[in-house]
Amino acid sequence: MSAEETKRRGLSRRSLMAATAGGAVLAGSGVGSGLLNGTLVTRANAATPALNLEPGELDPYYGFWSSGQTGELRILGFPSMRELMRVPVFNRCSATGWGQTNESLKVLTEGLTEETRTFLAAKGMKTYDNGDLHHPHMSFTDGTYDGRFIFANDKANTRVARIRCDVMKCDKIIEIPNAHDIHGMRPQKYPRTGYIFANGEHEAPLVNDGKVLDDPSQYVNIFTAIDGDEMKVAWQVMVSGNLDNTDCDYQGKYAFSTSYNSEMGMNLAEMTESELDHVVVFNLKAIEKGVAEGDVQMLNGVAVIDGRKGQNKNYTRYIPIPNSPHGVNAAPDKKHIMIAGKLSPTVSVIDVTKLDALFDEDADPRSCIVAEPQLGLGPLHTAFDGKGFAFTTLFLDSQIVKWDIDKAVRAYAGEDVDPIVSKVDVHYQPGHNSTSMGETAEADGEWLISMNKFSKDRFLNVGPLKPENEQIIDISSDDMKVVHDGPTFAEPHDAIIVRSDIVNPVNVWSREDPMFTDAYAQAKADGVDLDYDDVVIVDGDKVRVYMTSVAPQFGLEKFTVKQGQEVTVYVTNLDDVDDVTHGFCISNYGVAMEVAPQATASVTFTADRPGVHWFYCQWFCHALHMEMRGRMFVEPRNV
Ligand code: CUK
Ligand code: CUA
Repeated sequence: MSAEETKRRGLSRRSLMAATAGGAVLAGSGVGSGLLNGTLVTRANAATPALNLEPGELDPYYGFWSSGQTGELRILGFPSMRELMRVPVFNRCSATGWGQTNESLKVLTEGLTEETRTFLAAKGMKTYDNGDLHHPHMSFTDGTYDGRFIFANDKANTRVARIRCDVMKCDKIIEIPNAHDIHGMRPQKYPRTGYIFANGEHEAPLVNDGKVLDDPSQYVNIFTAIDGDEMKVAWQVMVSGNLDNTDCDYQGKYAFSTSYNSEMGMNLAEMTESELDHVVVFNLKAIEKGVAEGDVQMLNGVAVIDGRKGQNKNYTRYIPIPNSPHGVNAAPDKKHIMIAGKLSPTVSVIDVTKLDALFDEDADPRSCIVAEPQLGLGPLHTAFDGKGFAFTTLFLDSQIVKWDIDKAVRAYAGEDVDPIVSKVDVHYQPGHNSTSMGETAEADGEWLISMNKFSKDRFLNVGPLKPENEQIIDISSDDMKVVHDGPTFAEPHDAIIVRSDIVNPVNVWSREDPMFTDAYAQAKADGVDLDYDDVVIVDGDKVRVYMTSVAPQFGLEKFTVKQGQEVTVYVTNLDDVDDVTHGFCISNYGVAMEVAPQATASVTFTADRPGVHWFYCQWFCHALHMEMRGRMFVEPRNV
């Protein structure tokens, strides 16, 4: 259709788009259609929510996104893919002061081991300022998300973090002793979370003090169960082979970890030598019993069970899997666990009802495999629609394959059926994929996100470092359709898509929040009312500045300290209006923090630079936001 013709017919841009999108005209109905990036998206199922949102409309889902080596958690509206928030976790955040405020430093330091603290202190550091967050997962109750917490791993520095979903802040981070480099991590699904299962990916000597170095025969890997309520390690299991990804069943009985290096090889040739690696099955009840009966060694305060191959106790079983398997995903049918073959074009399907026999009757480990469909090259992760279909990323083929779980089982039993339903090209090299509510028993089969590691030509060139590309795929019909390209910065591995009604954050902090406990205690000791007073307390070489803030003013327009004193500034934001966040930044002092409504934030620094230093509100809060400032006078030492 020519431009003139379009004009003559008086067609709107929107209906033109519809007419060019394969003739699927739904324009004007406003139902089941959406305009995004200039493409009209028509949903096969008109009752499902549209991809685009009108200004002011809210998304039907929250997306919780990892950020890999950026170290933060990201919150997106889904499917609009609008980035709503960044929650600093393992990283240092300039905007919020995460990694600098006393409140965040408490979270970042209290869970470190003594050994790590000593190591960091020697470098003048209190905590690590990098992290590698791959796997964000929500807490469960009865097999579905319960909106309490998000848990996340840090592969870089062997930590696990918890983010509170009421305020969307991290409240606990623990370092996992004995293990090395936490990669796969999942919360227990049933009866509730419960445990957080965490894989130490890289093998090392159990006591890693330098006495054993290049002797891999003495290396082990450690699987950890963390108590998610207490954020303390409950127990650990020593395993053979390394540990990659993990998931657990819907019965509360077993957890599963893939191993790409059953060989315990130290280089590529050694690691990929064997045609079969394995998935380790952890028998939770047997392990708990073993711990209770003391069949453990205590190491760094943790009970460690020996679940290595050949121990033949009822703690673990090793199921041979082709070949360097990667992803583990429990299907919402509560019965099947998908193990992606990576170097094998197959996904191995475990039937969890056949696992008891492995432990009770010493059955052949492979007897729990009920399907092993050939799907394509480089299968990495599998997602589900809750309707009996699975969606597996094919890294090497750059495709998502949709397959029928039941047909795969029947084909494995000898029936002549093809489990593959369809394939769709993605751009390019997908790692994880995720479906709406797909990791829960409430998988709803609306959307799939393919998290592609390479974007190459899909976006304007920004130089040698390119964004990743995340593509939304409409899975409401058999024909999968890519409906959205979205660039993301380094490097979301995984994401979960959670129905918005499950997540209910507050609008302002409660003054009783445990985040402010230390500030209250110190104020009380100083005879100060934290919620009211604006006062400077001098305590020898220490100065504590207590300041309220109400837009557009700080409680103090100036305060004076002496050069060399250790200064702690507490700012309490008395505004209790939605969205009136203040900041506190001292210029040329490297000090800045966020103070959300009804929050207290504090920061400690040494006043080693004399002179007049302005502090200002760095969060735009009011028409007179620029005027929200004051002076810190630092008296020189030698006058
Ligand atoms: S891993 Cu990244 S693509 Cu760390 Cu979940 Cu598979
Ligand atoms: Cu307060 Cu800007």
